[in-house]
Amino acid sequence: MDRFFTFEGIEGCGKTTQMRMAGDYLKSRGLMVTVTEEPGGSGFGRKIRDILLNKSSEDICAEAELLLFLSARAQHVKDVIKPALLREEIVLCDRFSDATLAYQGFGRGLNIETIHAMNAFATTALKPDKTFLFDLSPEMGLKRALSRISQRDHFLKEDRFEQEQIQFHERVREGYLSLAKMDPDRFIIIDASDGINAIQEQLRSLLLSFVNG
Ligand code: Z5A
Repeated sequence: MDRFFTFEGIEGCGKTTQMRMAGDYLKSRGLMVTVTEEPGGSGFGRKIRDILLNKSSEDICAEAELLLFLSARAQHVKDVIKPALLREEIVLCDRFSDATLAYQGFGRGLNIETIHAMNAFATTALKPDKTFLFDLSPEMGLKRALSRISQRDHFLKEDRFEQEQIQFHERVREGYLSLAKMDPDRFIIIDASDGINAIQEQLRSLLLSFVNG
């Protein structure tokens, strides 16, 4: 029986929408579910999120950025994810270790093997049972993400990553696809260009089969 599920993909791919809908659905079936996100998911993580995603942090170097994501993850695993798994709940997590490999590794060009080792240290080697990769072109993803951001209050804008060049997002997408190729038993690739309801139907049936499997 699988219980720890992560949701990954480039920005605007729709993973947050899908994860929340799936969480509500599983709860409506009487299952105990923790829905959480990275960076964030704990008080400490939210403080780091504010630093990392704000445009005013644009001069943070790639190494410092990596350490901040990992530091937030270490606390998140200890405070939120592991306790929920110990309570035998299902955990749905918006981004996890693969995001660091895709963004700081493939996107920023930091060493992939080093990130693997640092992820293992930060998570005490905790790995998701299954990872849903929502695959979408960066053009479409950024269009969705920017239209959502423009609707937010000016002071709540978290748009540092959306400011990156399209080539950065292409590298992230290709990075995710190569991670999926290396671990086909864990990754499930979902065509995120489909409609919200069609994707949700597919996701619900996959989740139920993994949870009951
Ligand atoms: N990051 C990192 O670099 N390293 C790490 O280790 C970690 C993270 C953990 C987190 O930002 C940023 O941190 C992220 C990577 C980096 N880079 N960025 N940006 P975030 O948490 O604020 O954002 P995000 O994770 O990228 O997700 P997002 O922008 O919230 O997008 P999403 O989750 O993919 O999509 P969504 O919010 O569900 O949908 C976006 C919009 O599209 C929304 O208006 C929806 O109504 C709409 N939507 C959703 N699905 C559809 C479909 N199917 N059709 C049409 N429209 C849709």
